[in-house]
Amino acid sequence: MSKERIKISEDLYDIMPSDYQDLVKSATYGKEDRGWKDIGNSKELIEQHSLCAGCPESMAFRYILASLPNPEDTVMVGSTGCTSLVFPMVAIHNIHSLFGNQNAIASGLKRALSVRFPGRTKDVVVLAGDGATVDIGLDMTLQAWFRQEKFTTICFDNELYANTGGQESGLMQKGFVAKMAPVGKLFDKVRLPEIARESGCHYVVQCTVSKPSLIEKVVKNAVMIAREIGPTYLQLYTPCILEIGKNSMEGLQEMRDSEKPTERFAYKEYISEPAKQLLAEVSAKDKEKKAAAKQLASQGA
Ligand SMILES: Cc1ncc(C[n+]2csc(CCOP(=O)(O)OP(=O)(O)O)c2C)c(N)n1
Ligand code: SF4
Ligand SMILES: [Mg+2]
Repeated sequence: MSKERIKISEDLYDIMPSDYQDLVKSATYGKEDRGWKDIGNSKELIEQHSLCAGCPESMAFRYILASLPNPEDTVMVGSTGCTSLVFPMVAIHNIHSLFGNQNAIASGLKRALSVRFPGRTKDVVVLAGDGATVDIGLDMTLQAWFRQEKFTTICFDNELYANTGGQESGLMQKGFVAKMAPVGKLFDKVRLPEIARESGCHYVVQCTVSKPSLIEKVVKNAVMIAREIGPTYLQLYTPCILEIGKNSMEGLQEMRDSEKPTERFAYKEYISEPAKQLLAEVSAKDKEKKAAAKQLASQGA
């Protein structure tokens, strides 16, 4: 896909809606240092969403889309669930896969893209709920990791099947009673980050989406490591405020409370040795670039 921005014909400029003019003027496609800070003035990747008001999945979507290092050459693979309500409004190539199949689809897609566009960077990112990733799709999730498929899997963990009214999921916490799971969960939350590490993922992070700068960092790391080395996995807590009885303003606090060091969403990270080496090289190059830019600026001053 071209990184060139769409231009509005001069003759038609005046009659275009101002929202569209803004969109074209402040697009971040092709901007190397794009990140979550662009969200306030760029809406090119997500305009609206049809989730419940205040749903943390909507924050997570915005932060992730703003942080993708290569949006014009990224294909996202979604699955059925609340996340799938958002994809039709996302300006990134995306595929809706049958519930649970997302990692199988992404495996084929990544391979096909490398044949179709040899020598060109094409990123594939799966984004699905916990029901799709851990329950019904667990086989496909694990097999993609075993095969060392080079793409990122992101799980929006809201600890139940939200879109179908609140059924139990493997990532639900023990004892939780959901609207359609009245008995209460009988066993502990499945430890998917640990399983991901043992199944061959090179970068695994579990966190909440309370801090946009953290999401930007982990998304960039995960995509870069998947591109160069092998599978990566992010498990992000995006509480279903509807199911846990919170109002639209309370999602952020729920995430802050759940990420305390003793809580179940305390920050967890695993990085393989080759991935550590890659991150060190990238950071050294960044430093070099910044130093060169500083020197250039001081010469110009
Ligand atoms: C093959 C198939 N099985 C079951 C369903 C029904 N279904 C739709 S969404 C969903 C649950 C989604 O849960 P999750 O992946 O956690 O996403 P969330 O809605 O919580 O974000 C289920 C079981 C379906 N659409 N297709
Ligand atoms: S049902 Fe829950 S997860 Fe789905 S949009 Fe509403 S708050 Fe978000
Ligand atoms: Mg869910």
